[in-house]
Amino acid sequence: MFSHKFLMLVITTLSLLVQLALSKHSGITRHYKFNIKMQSVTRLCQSKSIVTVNGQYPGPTIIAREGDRVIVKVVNLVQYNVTIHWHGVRQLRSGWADGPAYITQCPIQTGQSYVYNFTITGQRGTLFWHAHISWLRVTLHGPIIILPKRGVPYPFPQPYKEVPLIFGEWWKADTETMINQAMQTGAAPNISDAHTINGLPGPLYNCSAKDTFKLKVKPGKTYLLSLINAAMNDDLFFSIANHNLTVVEADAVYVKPFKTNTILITPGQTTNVLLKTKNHHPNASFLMAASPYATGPAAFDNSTTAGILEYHRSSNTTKKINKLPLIKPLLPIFNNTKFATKFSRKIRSLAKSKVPQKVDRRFFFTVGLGLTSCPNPNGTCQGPNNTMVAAAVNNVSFVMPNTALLQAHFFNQSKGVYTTDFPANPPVKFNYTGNPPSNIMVTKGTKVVMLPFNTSVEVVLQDTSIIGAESHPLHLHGFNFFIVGQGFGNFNPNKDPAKFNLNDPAERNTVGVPSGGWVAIRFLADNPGVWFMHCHFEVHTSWGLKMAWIVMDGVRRNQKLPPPPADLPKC
Ligand SMILES: *[C@@H]1O[C@H](CO)[C@@H](O)[C@H](O)[C@H]1NC(C)=O
Ligand SMILES: *[C@@H]1O[C@H](CO)[C@@H](O)[C@H](O)[C@H]1NC(C)=O
Ligand SMILES: *[C@@H]1O[C@H](CO)[C@@H](O)[C@H](O)[C@H]1NC(C)=O
Ligand SMILES: *[C@@H]1O[C@H](CO)[C@@H](O)[C@H](O)[C@H]1NC(C)=O
Ligand SMILES: *[C@@H]1O[C@H](CO)[C@@H](O)[C@H](O)[C@H]1NC(C)=O
Ligand SMILES: *[C@@H]1O[C@H](CO)[C@@H](O)[C@H](O)[C@H]1NC(C)=O
Ligand SMILES: *[C@@H]1O[C@H](CO)[C@@H](O)[C@H](O)[C@H]1NC(C)=O
Ligand SMILES: *[C@@H]1O[C@H](CO)[C@@H](O)[C@H](O)[C@H]1NC(C)=O
Ligand SMILES: *[C@@H]1O[C@H](CO)[C@@H](O)[C@H](O)[C@H]1NC(C)=O
Ligand SMILES: *[C@@H]1O[C@H](CO)[C@@H](O)[C@H](O)[C@H]1NC(C)=O
Ligand SMILES: *[C@@H]1O[C@H](CO)[C@@H](O)[C@H](O)[C@H]1NC(C)=O
Ligand SMILES: *[C@@H]1O[C@H](CO)[C@@H](O)[C@H](O)[C@H]1NC(C)=O
Ligand SMILES: [Cu+2]
Repeated sequence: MFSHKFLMLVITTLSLLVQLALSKHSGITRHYKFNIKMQSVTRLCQSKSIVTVNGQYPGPTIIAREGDRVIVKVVNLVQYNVTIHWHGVRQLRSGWADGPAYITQCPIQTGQSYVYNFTITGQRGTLFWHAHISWLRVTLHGPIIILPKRGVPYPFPQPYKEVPLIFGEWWKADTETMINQAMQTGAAPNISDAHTINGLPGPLYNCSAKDTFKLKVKPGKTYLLSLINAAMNDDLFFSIANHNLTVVEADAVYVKPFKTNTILITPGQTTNVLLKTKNHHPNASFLMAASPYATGPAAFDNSTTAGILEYHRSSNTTKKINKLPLIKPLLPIFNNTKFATKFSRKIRSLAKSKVPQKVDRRFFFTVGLGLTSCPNPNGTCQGPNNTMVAAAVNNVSFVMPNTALLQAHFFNQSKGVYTTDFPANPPVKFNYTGNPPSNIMVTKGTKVVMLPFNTSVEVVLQDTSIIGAESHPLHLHGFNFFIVGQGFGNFNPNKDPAKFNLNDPAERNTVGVPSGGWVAIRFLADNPGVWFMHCHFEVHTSWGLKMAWIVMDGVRRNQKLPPPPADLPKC
C-alpha cells in the first residue's frame, strides 16, 4: 500500500517531468510560401492592379504557437524591390530575418527569393507582417496570430472563435508613383480615398456597399477580435454599435482587461479584444466602424470604414436579416485627444512588468517635422516657401544607405555607410511645444547609436510643434519597450520621472507620442543586431523620421548574432 503522501509525491514529480518535457519541446516548424505577384482587384468601382502575396489582399494569416519556428520563403515576381517585416516579432538573435530594407537586408530584387527564418519566443497574441520598403505595405500586409503554447490557457475564458480585423487604406491612384513624385516635389503625397476593414471599404463609401466585411455571429458567445492597424498614415478609433469590447492584449502582451465601447489603435499597433454577443437574436444588425484620430497640420482621410456585425439565423431568413435596421456606433470626433489620452493610459501589463529599474543610458529625442532645401536644379519645390517637407529625430533626417546597415556592421564595413554619432539630445533647446525656432531646417545623415549588450535604455520622445504638433506612432524593431510615463508640454527631467510607473506599465512595440507632449520608454538592449526605430506614419518615415540602434554582441556565445544566411540578398 502506498501512502497518500507518497502518491502525491509521485504525481507531483510526474507532472513536473511532463512540464519539463513540454517546456523543452521547442515547438514545431511552420512553413509558408509568399509569392509576391500583381493582382487585379476592384474597389470603389475602379479596378486596379496591386502588389499582393499569393494574389490575396489582405495577405494570408500566419498562425503559430509561442515557441514555434516560422519559415517563410518569399519569391519576388513583381517589378518592385520587396522586403517583408514581421512587425513586433522580437527576432532574438535572428536580426537577418527582421526585414526593413537597407537596415537589416538588401531588397529581394525581381526574380529573387529569400527565406525568412525565426522563432517566436515569449510572445502570444496578435502581430502582423508587412512590406518594409517604399510604400508597398499599402497592400502587402497580413495578420500574425500567435497562440499560447499547447495546453497553456488564455488568462481569460477560451473564446468561441477568433477573427482578425485588419485596418488599411485604399488609394485609387498608384501609390508607388505617388510617393516617388512626392519625394521629388517635396509636397505631401495625396491622402487615401478610403479606409478598409479586411481590405473592404464598406457601405459608407460611394459604390462600395458590396465590398463590406460581414462578421456573422451566434448569440451568447464570446469572440476574440484581433485588431490590426495596417493603415499607412492614420490612427483609428474603432467601435461596434451597441456592444462593448474588453481589451485583453496589446502588441502580443496580455494586459489587465478593461471594458470600453471604443478603442484607439495607431498604425503599427495590434490588440486583441473580446466581443460578447447578445444572448438573444436582436432585431438589428450593427455597424463596426473605424474613423481617424488626427492631430497634425496636414490634410487626412477623414472617412469612415465599416463592416457589419450580423446575428446569424438559418439560411431561410437571410432576406429578413438584410432588411433589419443597421445601427451605427458613435465614434469620437477626429481631434478627441482627451479620449485618446484616457484610452492609452488604461493599458497596463497583466503581469508585473520586467521594466528596467535602473537606467544605464538616457536619451532625449525630439520627433517632428521640419524643412529641407530644394535640390531641384530649377529651384522649384512644392513644400512651404519653395522647400521640401522633411521629418527628423533630434533634427537628423535619416538618409537611407545604399547597402544594409546590419551587413556593414557585421562585416566591420561601416565606413561610408553610417556614423555612430547620433545625438543623445537635440542640437538646440527650445520650447518644443511652443513657438518653433526661426530655423526649422533639418540636417541629413545616416547616424546610429551604439549600445553595448544588455544596456538599459531610457528614451524620452518629445513631439515638436514645428509646422504643427502631431501624435507620432513610434515603432521600435527587435524589442518591446515599457511606457513608463507620458504627458503634455515639455518633458521636465526634474519633476516627471518621479511619476513614472515602474510597476505595471504597458509593454509594446509601438507608442503614440502624445500630440504636443512626450512619452518615456525603457528597454533592455539584450538583442544583438541593428534595430530600426521610426514613425509608423509612412509619410513621416519617407520624410526621414527614423533612426537605428546598433546593439553589440555580448561576450557569451548565446549573446552574439550568428552569421547571415547564405541567401541573404545583395545590393
Ligand atoms: C532556420 O534556422 C535554424 C537555426 O539557425 C536552422 O537550423 C535551420 O536549418 C534554418 N532553416 C532554414 C530552412 O533555413
Ligand atoms: C493627387 O490629388 C490631386 C487632386 O485631387 C490630383 O489632381 C492628382 O492627380 C493626385 N495625384 C496622384 C499622384 O494621384
Ligand atoms: C458620393 O458621391 C456624391 C455625388 O458624387 C458626393 O456628393 C459624395 O460626397 C460622395 N460620398 C462619398 C462618401 O464619397
Ligand atoms: C457597456 O458598458 C457600459 C459601462 O459598463 C454600460 O453602461 C453599457 O450599458 C454597456 N453597453 C452594452 C451595449 O452592453
Ligand atoms: C423584434 O422582433 C419580434 C419578433 O419578430 C417582435 O415581436 C418585436 O416587436 C420586435 N422588436 C422590435 C423592437 O422591433
Ligand atoms: C471629419 O469628419 C467629421 C465627421 O463627419 C466632421 O465633424 C469633421 O469636421 C471633419 N473634420 C475635418 C478636418 O474634415
Ligand atoms: C427552411 O424553410 C423550409 C420550408 O419553409 C423548411 O422546410 C426548412 O426546414 C427550413 N430550414 C431551416 C434551416 O430552417
Ligand atoms: C476639434 O475640431 C472641431 C471641428 O473642426 C473644432 O470645433 C474643435 O475646436 C476641435 N477641438 C479641439 C480640442 O481641437
Ligand atoms: C522644375 O519645377 C517644376 C515645378 O514647377 C517641377 O515639376 C519639375 O520637376 C522641376 N524640375 C526638375 C528637374 O526637378
Ligand atoms: C514661409 O515664409 C513666410 C514669410 O517669410 C513665413 O512667415 C512662414 O512662416 C514660412 N513658412 C514656413 C513653414 O516656414
Ligand atoms: C511653451 O509654449 C507654450 C505655448 O505657447 C506655453 O503655453 C508654455 O508655457 C511654454 N513653455 C515654456 C516652458 O516656456
Ligand atoms: C533594387 O535594389 C537594388 C539594390 O539596392 C538597387 O540597385 C536597384 O536600383 C533597386 N531597384 C529598384 C527598381 O528600385
Ligand atoms: Cu510621425
